[in-house]
Amino acid sequence: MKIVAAKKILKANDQLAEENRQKLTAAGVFCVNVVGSPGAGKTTLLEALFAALDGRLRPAVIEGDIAGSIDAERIEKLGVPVVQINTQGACHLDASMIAAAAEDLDYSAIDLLLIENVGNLVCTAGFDLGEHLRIIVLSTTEGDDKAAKYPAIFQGSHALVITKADLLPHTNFDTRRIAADMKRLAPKAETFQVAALTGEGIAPAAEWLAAKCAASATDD
Ligand SMILES: Nc1nc2c(ncn2[C@@H]2O[C@H](COP(=O)(O)OP(=O)(O)OP(=O)(O)O)[C@@H](O)[C@H]2O)c(=O)[nH]1
Ligand SMILES: [Mg+2]
Repeated sequence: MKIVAAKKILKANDQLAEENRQKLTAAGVFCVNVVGSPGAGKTTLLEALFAALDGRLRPAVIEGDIAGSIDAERIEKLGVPVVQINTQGACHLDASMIAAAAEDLDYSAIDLLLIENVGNLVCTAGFDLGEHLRIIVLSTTEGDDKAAKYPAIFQGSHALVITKADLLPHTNFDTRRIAADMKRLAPKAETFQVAALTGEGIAPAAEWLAAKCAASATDD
């Protein structure tokens, strides 16, 4: 019985996610779901991407956290429109939360919507939000075995951003190992290595994102 209930919830989520995606696409908003462990560096990556894009796109952010508005306040400081979702214990965002948050956003004034999911490598994998792309953020301090141990979240992602590259000399993180696992799990995905705190390596990731955004606008 429990399995049937879970399947129903996932099916309802998938339907709502598809509605979200259709609304986003119709409005010309390119949407990216940014996932990764707590503290991997997701918000710092968003800050660095906005700096690198330097006003080229009109961005907005949906922040997902169990509690508080710390990340939304960081994004607000940059002058980027942001909506904070508090999941009150849930370990992932879902499509209904995005639909509710979207009511507080003006899609006509947005080109790129970045959703920072709740820090989690497990639950986030099962819930489509209606995004066009998913980026998985993994920091060099988390270990190079994470793709092998949490394959689902890596498998469905379109890019892997390895963050905290500045700390590489202090870790035993083997970039070749994670890149090889990613190649096996998601052969078409791009891999970027960055130190978001210093901006090192951010430019290629920002260019890739801008190109994806532009390509989706041409598709319409
Ligand atoms: N050395 C170094 N530290 C970083 C880098 N990126 C992020 N950090 C630090 O890592 C910590 C966590 O960064 P956040 O960007 O808040 O991580 P997050 O994934 O958004 O965290 P949650 O939203 O809580 O899941 C902060 O202290 C950052 O300053 C980096 O490239 N290098
Ligand atoms: Mg964050």
